Amino acid sequence: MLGYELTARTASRSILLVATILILLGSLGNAEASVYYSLSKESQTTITSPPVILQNGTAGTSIIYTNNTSTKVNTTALQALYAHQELTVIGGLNYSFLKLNSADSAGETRSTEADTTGRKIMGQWVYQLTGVSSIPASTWTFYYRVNKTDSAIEAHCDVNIQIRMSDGTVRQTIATDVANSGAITLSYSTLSVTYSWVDYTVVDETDYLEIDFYIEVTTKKNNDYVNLRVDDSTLAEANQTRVTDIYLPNTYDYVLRVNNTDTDSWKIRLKKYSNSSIGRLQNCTIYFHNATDGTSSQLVIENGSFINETGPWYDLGDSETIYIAMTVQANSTGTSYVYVHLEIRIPGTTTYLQYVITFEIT
Ligand SMILES: [Ca+2]
Ligand SMILES: [Ca+2]
Repeated sequence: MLGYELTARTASRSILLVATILILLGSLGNAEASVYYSLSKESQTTITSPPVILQNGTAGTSIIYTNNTSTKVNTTALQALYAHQELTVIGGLNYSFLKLNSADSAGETRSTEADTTGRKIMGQWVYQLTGVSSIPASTWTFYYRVNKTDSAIEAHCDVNIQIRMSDGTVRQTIATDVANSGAITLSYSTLSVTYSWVDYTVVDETDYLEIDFYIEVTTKKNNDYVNLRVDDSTLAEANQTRVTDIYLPNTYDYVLRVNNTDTDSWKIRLKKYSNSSIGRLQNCTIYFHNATDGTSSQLVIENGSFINETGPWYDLGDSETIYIAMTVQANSTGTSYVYVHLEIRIPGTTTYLQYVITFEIT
């Protein structure tokens, strides 16, 4: 047993060394790594076909390195809110939903006659602030899918932003006639413009962030129209009416897969070994789950500090694939890194393999 422990320690050190080299390579812009999958009980052994492998998930982006034993994952705490056509009622009046998912409907054209000049309201969209303690400052970009029916019309888009309480009254007016776009054209186009959002502390999580979309007509034309198109799933996401780069809590359900290619059952866990710039992470939880179980919380960061650095052992069954998922909420712009070992315990022993996973959170 003593011999085992000593070699395990030596192996652990050599793994850390290789991991450090990887990180240095990564910081030079090329994170291509050689093998550092290593078996603790045979410290010099390199195996070309490990029984448990890492695979890409469907959320965020990831690059899997040699032998599927290490990976770099990129995720972001920034969210987009898409203007949908579905309605909700607040205080007896209709509002449309802003949703985190892109258009999923046939689409709707909000239309108004351009027979007078001035700002014409095209609709009021809302996002309920459930689970959101604040919306930190960031530069938002508004995208408006619009057209006009006569070239004589001159018009642009803009918005009002407010916080509406669940009884329908306005809690706070944030901005009026901001995010003014360029000129609306005859054929449909998606106009974009940035807006500097100032940090807002949520007073009540039942409140709504409300964005009212307007088209302002500066040269009128009778019997002709200006149109705002929303929730059209036939449009590419880049062309849909939406607001991007908002700091809201973000859940990534399937960042990576851990695939047991073997018929033996293994136990796995995550263990943090390094991090940088995590002070901006209000909440970051990295967890395991499969199709049927609940979630196994492995690593937890709250208010910029680790609450849990080592996860509990989790059963990876015969030929099973499980997912690594995460939730992220940041309070400022920046790039945070969490360096993690995926530890894979060899059945019937106390020794384990260590794979390296680097989480990059922007
Ligand atoms: Ca929809
Ligand atoms: Ca305006």
